[in-house]
Amino acid sequence: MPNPYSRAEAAAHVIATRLHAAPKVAVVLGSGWVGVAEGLGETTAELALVDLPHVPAPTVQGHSGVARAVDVAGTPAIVLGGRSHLYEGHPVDTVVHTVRAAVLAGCTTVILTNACGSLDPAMGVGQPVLLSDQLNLTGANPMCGDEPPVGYPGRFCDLTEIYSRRLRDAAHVLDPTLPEGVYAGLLGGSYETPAEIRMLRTLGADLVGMSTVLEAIAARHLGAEVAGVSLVTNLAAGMGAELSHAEVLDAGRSSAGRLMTLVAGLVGAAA
Ligand code: 8IG
Repeated sequence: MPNPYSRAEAAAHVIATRLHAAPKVAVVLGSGWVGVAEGLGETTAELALVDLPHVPAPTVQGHSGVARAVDVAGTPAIVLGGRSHLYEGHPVDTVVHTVRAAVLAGCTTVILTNACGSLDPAMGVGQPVLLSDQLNLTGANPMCGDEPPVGYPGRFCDLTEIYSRRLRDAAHVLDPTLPEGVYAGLLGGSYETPAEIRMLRTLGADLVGMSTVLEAIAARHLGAEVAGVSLVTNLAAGMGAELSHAEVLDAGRSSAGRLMTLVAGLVGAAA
């Protein structure tokens, strides 16, 4: 098994040869965000995510499983319709693999989207929220393991501005009412208990989910500018009704127009 960076280089090569030779922005679409891909612009090439080397078969509903090259108002973007999660049993290097590949293929901006639970009743179902920062509570980190190979930055990467202030400012110009929040990324597998949600609130979380935090670290390590946008699809445990995955997919469908404008705006702001 080659090291995780060689595996990402192999996938980057396929992105460059089969999708776009010079992509600038990578967009990862989480649950509830699939509808955004079509509206962003003209798809100039596409392939199944599993056709990228070392990408595992998807197991989560609500992901298209397609990687597209999309021209977003003149900016060449790679739109990844799905991701892998720790809770599926994948190792951390698999979870961050497509993001690493996109950055190695030339993307200097990574836009990570997800569906999440909200700990703040003022950020209700259907509300998009810009990530201002994160709590990586997964117990994993893509910078663990062997030291990155020669030619790559070392492991202790600076995460002071994990989510770009510049990109958040650009999003606020387009939509001044967009709230910002701190995303707590958990291992997942189940939703939380009400006691865990109280704990997370004490820790400073506004949002809770099972993705994104590891990808954001891996993208920053490779020097990309990162934006994160969560779509609130439920109030966290103990704050409202019981939680269901169907609710997640519904919330995405009804917010699709607003989400698309937001992602297009972030792509347009990419350096
Ligand atoms: I959508 O309430 C979605 N994903 N951990 N908790 C966690 N993940 C989520 C939640 C939630 N809602």
